Amino acid sequence: MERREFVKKTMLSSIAALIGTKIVFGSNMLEGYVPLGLQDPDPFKLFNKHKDMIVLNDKPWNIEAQAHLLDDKVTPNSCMFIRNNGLVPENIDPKSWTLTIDGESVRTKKTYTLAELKSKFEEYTYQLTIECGGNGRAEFDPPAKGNQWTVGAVHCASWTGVRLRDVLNDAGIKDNAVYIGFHAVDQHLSRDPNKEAISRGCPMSKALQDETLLAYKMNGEDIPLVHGYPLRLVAGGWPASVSGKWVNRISIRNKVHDGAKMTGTAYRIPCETVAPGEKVKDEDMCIIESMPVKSLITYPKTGAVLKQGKSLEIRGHAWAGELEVTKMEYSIDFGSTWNDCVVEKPVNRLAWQHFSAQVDFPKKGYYEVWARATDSNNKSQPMLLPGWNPKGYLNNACHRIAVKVK
Ligand SMILES: Nc1nc2c(c(=O)[nH]1)N[C@H]1C(S)=C(S)[C@@H](COP(=O)(O)O)O[C@H]1N2
Ligand SMILES: [Mo]
Repeated sequence: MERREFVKKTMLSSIAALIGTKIVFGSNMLEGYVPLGLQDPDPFKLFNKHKDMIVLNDKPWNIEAQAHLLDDKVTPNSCMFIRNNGLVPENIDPKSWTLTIDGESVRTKKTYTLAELKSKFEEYTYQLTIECGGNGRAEFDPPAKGNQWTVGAVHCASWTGVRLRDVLNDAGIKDNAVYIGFHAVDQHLSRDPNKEAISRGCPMSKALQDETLLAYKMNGEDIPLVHGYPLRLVAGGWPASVSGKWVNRISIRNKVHDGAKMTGTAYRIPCETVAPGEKVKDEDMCIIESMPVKSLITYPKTGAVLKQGKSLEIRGHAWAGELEVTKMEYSIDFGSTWNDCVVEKPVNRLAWQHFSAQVDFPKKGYYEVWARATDSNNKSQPMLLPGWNPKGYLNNACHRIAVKVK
């Protein structure tokens, strides 16, 4: 019989150090065996995320927040959801990174280094709300395929960079320009170099807005790798899929951009309302633009228990795509009556707005607090589900938390 080689003592203690505690039956481990505790990448350490973040998928990485994690006015990295369509790029060298502006409608194709972008153009900082088009997908019935986001695929961080407009103008925009499309370096899951993970864009009018940035900083620091280091397109108020991470090329197109996930049913909803479960032809699907009005109660966490006679301060954020939130209300009687919250102005256009209210409960028992925002076009959030769509986009139903008064 072959002699079995067991892990050497010195090796064992270094493995234990990596795991962070003693491996109780470690002396039984065979030489060369890698304990599971070291095999699985720990997403929380890997991305510096809060322990309460929820992993929806690890191939590719998709991680969401919970409502109570989003209580900060400016979302810290630790609580920002992650949505990847492909593989997170590795070995990025900011010194050799370039951005190319090309396409049918560019006057002169140009390439800039990061240093050139930073020195040539003026720098701006905005807080921008970025919400995944599929946020809230989990609630649709019949269900839609894809990450089952609940409420946590939204963030509002502070982004610093140069205006996309200034860079596009520097290269020159032809009169026939219609759309921009981004290209990025993350690989398709298949690792097929001819396939892009995602390549979306927006009409020129959105590309040319003051707040549409080519960002190189987030919350005052280098953008974390998983959120797009070293250069990211940020288009607040639109489905987050427009905000391309790891961007190295932007094409000025003479037609609607036709990159990966721009066509077919991706990031599209039926142009006209359909019945739940109805089949919709591709040509009857329209591209999602500005996101609908929505809000989130970030304090207290659902399940709060309160002493009778005490009032409860609730707070959270509200946003409305390109529009402003003009009214914020709460209900404790399942939407039968509504009371006003105080809602602040946004710090800049496309930043979420903070609301709060002092809630009194008439007697002991179970309650739900529902929150409802109204935008400057006087559109309010639906109390429960909005119109069904095949891919489960744009669920902006009222957020609800459970409260017990004892
Ligand atoms: N290059 C690249 N950009 C991307 C994606 C991607 O997979 N690759 N995902 C998009 C989608 S669908 C979303 S919701 C947001 C997520 O941004 P975050 O991970 O920084 O929260 O990035 C967008 N930009
Ligand atoms: Mo997304």
